[in-house]
Amino acid sequence: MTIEKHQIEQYNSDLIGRHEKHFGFVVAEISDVESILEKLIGFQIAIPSWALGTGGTRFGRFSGGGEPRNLEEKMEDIGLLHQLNGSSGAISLHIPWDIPSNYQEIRNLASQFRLRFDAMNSNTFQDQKGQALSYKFGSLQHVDPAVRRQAIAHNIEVIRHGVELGSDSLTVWLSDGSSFPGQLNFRKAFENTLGSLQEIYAALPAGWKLFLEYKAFEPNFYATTVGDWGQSLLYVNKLGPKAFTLVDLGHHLPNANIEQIVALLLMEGKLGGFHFNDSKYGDDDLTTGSIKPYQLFLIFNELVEGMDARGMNHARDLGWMIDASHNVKDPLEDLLQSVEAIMIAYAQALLVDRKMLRKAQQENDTVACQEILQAVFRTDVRPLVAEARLRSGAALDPLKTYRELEIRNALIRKRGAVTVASGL
Ligand code: PSV
Ligand code: MN
Repeated sequence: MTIEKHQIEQYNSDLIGRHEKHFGFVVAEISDVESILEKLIGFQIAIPSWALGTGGTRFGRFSGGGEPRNLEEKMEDIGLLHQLNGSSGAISLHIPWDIPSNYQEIRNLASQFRLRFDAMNSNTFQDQKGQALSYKFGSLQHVDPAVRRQAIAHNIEVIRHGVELGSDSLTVWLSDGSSFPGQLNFRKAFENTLGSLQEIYAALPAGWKLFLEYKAFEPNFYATTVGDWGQSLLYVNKLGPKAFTLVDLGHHLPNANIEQIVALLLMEGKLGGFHFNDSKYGDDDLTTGSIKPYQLFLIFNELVEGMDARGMNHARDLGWMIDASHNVKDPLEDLLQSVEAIMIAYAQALLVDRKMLRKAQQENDTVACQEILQAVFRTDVRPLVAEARLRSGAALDPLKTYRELEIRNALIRKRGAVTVASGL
């Protein structure tokens, strides 16, 4: 299903008076509003194909109904999100869950929904039906070279699917590691992983990037083989110029200073992209900005400063993706909230007075530094983000429009009340 243009316009016309009042208020304080709006309009966040269904917990899964049953329906869902917010114009696929049956048809569908294919994701953390060798004790790190070869071949197959669809990056996330002390020789595990990654890297087509995620822990793990940004950076430095670290916000130990990590990776030219989410205790896939919105803003503050310092294009030079999983919310509502939180943090970071901040830093004026950042963080920039949406033909209030159009009910009528999205 798609939303008719006039439906969005009708909801917008109900809200426009209020919006104009709020927008006028914010704009009065901003000197370069047009260039900020342009950046907001250009900024697109990829939706992962695995976030459109209910993920569940270790204890169970409470499916919500109307979940997409195949790749086509996942793209349809993202098309709906993109119509509503104008900022979700990309999809990140996970193989083997999303193997296209017909590349041409999937490409056509993507252009119909105005979607681009962002990074492809491989899966060597699960055994698939009919798979010759098991990943129970790891994949790219495995002590048996035959298992490593199988995992390498899978990643190369993922690249091939991506080439057919017009993607230009591969994200590797490994659940490789060990459950108990002594189980693994850390150095050998590193060397095996590096050797495997080198073979995958060698298969990257021209213009492709390899993103390597890190993750500090998983239930069941004593050590993960790509456990933190230092380890990821070691690998990507050894791999070469097409390899980058990918920062998944939920993959850090409590209180990690993610904004500092981001600043240093950017400085080294080794930051590849993001998986946005939020976390509190054990769940690292919560709605972006739902727990620590200030941290999200501080991360964007470093991103904008660091990208500008390197003359990078905000929209294109890094991979922007969400990585979330929903247990109690409608996944589409949750994704609308995540995208909104990201856009707000980005808009706020664009408003930071860089000149004043540099001056205050140079003068060791700690109080002024805090004031400069917090003044922006406490500014309600939602009207700016809404104006960007309005100008791209999307909804002033995507969540309200989604609810009032009763999109979930329409999806349930079409797909059924008992549906389980393929994937996680
Ligand atoms: C597992 O932690 C995970 O959330 C990783 O962050 C990956 O990016 C994602 O799953 C998809 O494989
Ligand atoms: Mn991730």
